[in-house]
Amino acid sequence: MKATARAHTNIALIKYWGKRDESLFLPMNNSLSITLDKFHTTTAVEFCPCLPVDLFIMNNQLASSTEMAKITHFLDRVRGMSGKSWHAVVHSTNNFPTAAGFASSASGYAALAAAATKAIGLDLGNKALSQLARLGSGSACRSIYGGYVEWQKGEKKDGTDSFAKPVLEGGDWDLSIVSVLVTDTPKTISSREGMKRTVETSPFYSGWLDSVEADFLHAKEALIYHDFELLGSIIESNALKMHATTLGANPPFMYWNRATLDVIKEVQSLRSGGIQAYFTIDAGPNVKVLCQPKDEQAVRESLEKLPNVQNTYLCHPGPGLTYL
Ligand code: FM0
Repeated sequence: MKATARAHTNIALIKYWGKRDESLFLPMNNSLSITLDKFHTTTAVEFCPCLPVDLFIMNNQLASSTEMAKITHFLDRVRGMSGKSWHAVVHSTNNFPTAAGFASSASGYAALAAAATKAIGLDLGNKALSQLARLGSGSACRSIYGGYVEWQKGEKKDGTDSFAKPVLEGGDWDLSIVSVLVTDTPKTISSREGMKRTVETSPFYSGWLDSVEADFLHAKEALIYHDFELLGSIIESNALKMHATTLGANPPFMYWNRATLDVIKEVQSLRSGGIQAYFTIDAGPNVKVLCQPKDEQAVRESLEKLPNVQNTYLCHPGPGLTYL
């Protein structure tokens, strides 16, 4: 009863920011992402009646009791679906350093959903896997698919209409994503905590909700028509709006540091110089810069020159789930 699956990380173009139901991970708004080729999680799951408890090994180290509890909670759902009560050993490896500022929960729960269901003998399609991955971490529902992906928020209370769907294959439109590492220090406020505080206390959150659906629709249209300038300007402004909501929270918080701002300024000056590049920032200080393949070297070189940039990683749209 063993299976291994691989899923890639994704970067949000239109952000998932705020839940309407915390225990079912149901979002307030639709979101849109690119699955990245460079970073992935590989997870092997083995169920056995011989095991008294679940065991979670992350990057060859036994996980903390907090991490272990999250995995057990997730596996309980898988056990519930299958009718079996066996425990499992979970071996998970990221091909990127966990502290390097890349979200690992999206690729992590997508790979775990696929490997655990297969190992326990369930045969789920991508839609059901997306719904299951969502219950580990919202953004994980998008990592089931490759290329450009939307997560439709759904309307139902039970979440059965809240899952991801592909919008465009990666090969339909090759874009470059320069992932800029400004710090590898773990953030102090998780996205889970940050979005919750924002929904509950930020007077700017209603502005987010008022405008995010239009951003989502326009960005999707820009994707379908391959309109890079339109796509770039929408995703940049959507990211800025998301970060603006955190400044209005109580207590207020900010994910950026000074190097984040240096990168933003550099992207703006690249644009003044005629190179189309646009930034987006998830819940942390690191920045992802979107550009067209013809400009990727120039963009990367200019960002690497900044004194506070530690590293850059060049990504392109990547694949969806694979079983190994
Ligand atoms: O990815 O509480 O999925 O759309 O990265 O586990 O459901 O870690 F910029 C923020 C991701 C949020 C936007 O939140 O939260 C996005 C964000 P969980 P996630």
